Amino acid sequence: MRAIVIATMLGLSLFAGAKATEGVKYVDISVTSEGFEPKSIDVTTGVPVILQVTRKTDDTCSQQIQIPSKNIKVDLPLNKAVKIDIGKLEKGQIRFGCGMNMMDGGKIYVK
Ligand SMILES: [Cu+2]
Repeated sequence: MRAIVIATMLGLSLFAGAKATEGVKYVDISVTSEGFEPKSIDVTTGVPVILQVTRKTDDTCSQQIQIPSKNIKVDLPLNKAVKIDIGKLEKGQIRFGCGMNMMDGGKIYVK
């Protein structure tokens, strides 16, 4: 009986440990003088997504990243990765761009 209780507790803790990291999709995005890279990102429906955005140049208008449909607008310090948790996504397309909402951004394709 005691062995079963311990095994169950072990099982639960292993499951909890896996759950914390399992299925989170990290997406690295850079801002260079060419704009956002990559400009096209594929993710899976229902999988939590965390963007890691690094601005690598001052030669850009994109000192912020904006995701209009998520009401997100975040400052991008030079050479410092910024994590943006955008959560689980529904099927479709999500546009992102600079803080001025110009068309020089990219798209996340949720499939
Ligand atoms: Cu711009």
